[in-house]
Amino acid sequence: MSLTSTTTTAVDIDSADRLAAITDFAYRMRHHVIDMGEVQGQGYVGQALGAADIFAAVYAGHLNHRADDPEWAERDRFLLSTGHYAIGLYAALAAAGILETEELLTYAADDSRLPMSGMASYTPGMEISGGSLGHGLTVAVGMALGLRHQGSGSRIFNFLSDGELDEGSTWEAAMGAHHHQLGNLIAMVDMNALQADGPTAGVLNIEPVEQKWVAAGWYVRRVDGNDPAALLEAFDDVTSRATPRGAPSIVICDTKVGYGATILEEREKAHFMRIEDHEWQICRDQLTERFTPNSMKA
Ligand SMILES: Cc1ncc(C[n+]2csc(CCOP(=O)(O)OP(=O)(O)O)c2C)c(N)n1
Ligand SMILES: [Mg+2]
Repeated sequence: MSLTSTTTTAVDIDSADRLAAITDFAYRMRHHVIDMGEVQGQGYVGQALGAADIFAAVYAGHLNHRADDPEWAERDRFLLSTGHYAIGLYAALAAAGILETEELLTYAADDSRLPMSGMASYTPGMEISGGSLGHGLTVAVGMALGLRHQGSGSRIFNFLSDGELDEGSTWEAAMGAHHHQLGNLIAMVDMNALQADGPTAGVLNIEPVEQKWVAAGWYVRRVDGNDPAALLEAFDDVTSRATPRGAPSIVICDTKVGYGATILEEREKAHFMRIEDHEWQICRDQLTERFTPNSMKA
């Protein structure tokens, strides 16, 4: 570990700058996602575009980490429960400076450190292997308990999908977190209304979802997951409550699959997208048109 490591933390910059940083971060992420997807011609691109603002709010707004020392003992942990969203996390890790941008182009290739489903043993900054869904929150509970035993002030951020709320293990973990009063645990759910088998509402209706988490003893916020200002405020709120012992928190984020690339937002088969060669540039152009990045303002 370098003695000159810079710790990125939410208190480094004031709130207007923090919002700009999150917006810029999400913009860079979305372009990384398109670049990675184009190499394969397909992938979980829609989820990553939809959830980019959530990743950005956490990484650029809250997660204490060191880009040049991803295993820094005092870091906050970001647990990607949904291994298939790895393309989104790789984009975040590059935007955060933990991965080199050039490496993203090896996405899902043989011998790459960036497999299609997230693997902790391969990728710097990937804390768990989340391919088997419904286990992330259970690991997060164990990690939060373990860190508290060690006297650590680190927080655990756990990213879940709405499909994972169908899993009984998620609810066992939710009750366990309340039982152990894991105030150092902050979860978020990407409510993109979609699963592999179709719309979430048709596979297994999980609404009213806030009430379920409240009943399990959690502090709950529900926000538009594609509104960076709303996300920043909600994560400010939950992190301000985070203590080693207290109620765990969750931010339920309603998002749109493919957000920012209109042709992908309109796609019917959106869980695993096949995208034609000529469509990648259309996606880039639509992203650039939709978002005006602060880095490009005079
Ligand atoms: C335990 C387990 N069951 C099934 C799968 C197969 N699977 C992969 S992604 C997925 C959809 C899960 O829902 P969600 O994450 O909400 O889907 P998305 O929003 O990405 O379309 C499923 C069932 C799996 N990876 N793990
Ligand atoms: Mg989903």
